[in-house]
Amino acid sequence: MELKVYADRMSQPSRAVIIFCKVNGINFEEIKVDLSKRQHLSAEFKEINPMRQVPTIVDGRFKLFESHAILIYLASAFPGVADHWYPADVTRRAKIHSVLDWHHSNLRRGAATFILHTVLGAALGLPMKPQVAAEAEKILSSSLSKIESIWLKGNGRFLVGGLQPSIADLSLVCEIMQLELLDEKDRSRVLGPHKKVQQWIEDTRNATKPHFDEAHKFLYKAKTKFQVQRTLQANSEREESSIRKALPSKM
Ligand SMILES: N[C@@H](CCC(=O)N[C@@H](CS)C(=O)NCC(=O)O)C(=O)O
Repeated sequence: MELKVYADRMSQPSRAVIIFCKVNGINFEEIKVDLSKRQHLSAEFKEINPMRQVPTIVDGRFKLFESHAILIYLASAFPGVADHWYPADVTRRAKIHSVLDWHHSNLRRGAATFILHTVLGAALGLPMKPQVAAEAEKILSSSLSKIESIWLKGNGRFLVGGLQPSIADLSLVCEIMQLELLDEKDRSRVLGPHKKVQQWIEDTRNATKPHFDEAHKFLYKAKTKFQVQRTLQANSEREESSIRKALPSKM
């Protein structure tokens, strides 16, 4: 039976799994679980993933959630996946696990919380807390610095000195791509100081093209939508303030 990938392309770990399958010629059926429509909370999806999160895969009778576990499973169970994605060498493999474990409580914690409390929260009807956003930005910036000084240290273009990308590059870069949704001022403030990270994103995109941009199309569209909304809101605030200023002078 064909592999099924339950995903929403607004979700960074979902995109990592989709890109991985495409780059490695793994046949799969993508089943959209629209988070904005709360489809992940349906009884039907709960049967597939009791955690009610994407990505999730079903391979025959085997069900699996957690993107890193999924990437490891796909790299191990499907033939033809190039060694660099998940090296057979145990020390290289262990280093990749080290990055993946670190990711959840550092880069992902910072990036996902920051995006939620600056852009996505409003779209999802959730309260946005500036104090939480400020704390998350600190975690995010510190994580980006650590990626540069620890994981991208050395001559390799990819994490832990790799000359070609591994599943860790894909996971972390897809997370950072979420910053595309930010206001340009916020995005430059966070990402601007990290030139090595910027180059690494570009290298990962090039190593996985055309699938990288194809999988991110939905995110790029959302970015444009948020930009338009911000411009409209700024214009209406400007108009309101000029009306307010004009009123007393006419009274
Ligand atoms: N650690 C999980 C995180 C999965 C996750 O947080 N997925 C989000 C989308 S990016 C989700 O399904 N959110 C819905 C929810 O938690 O209610 C992984 O790497 O797969």
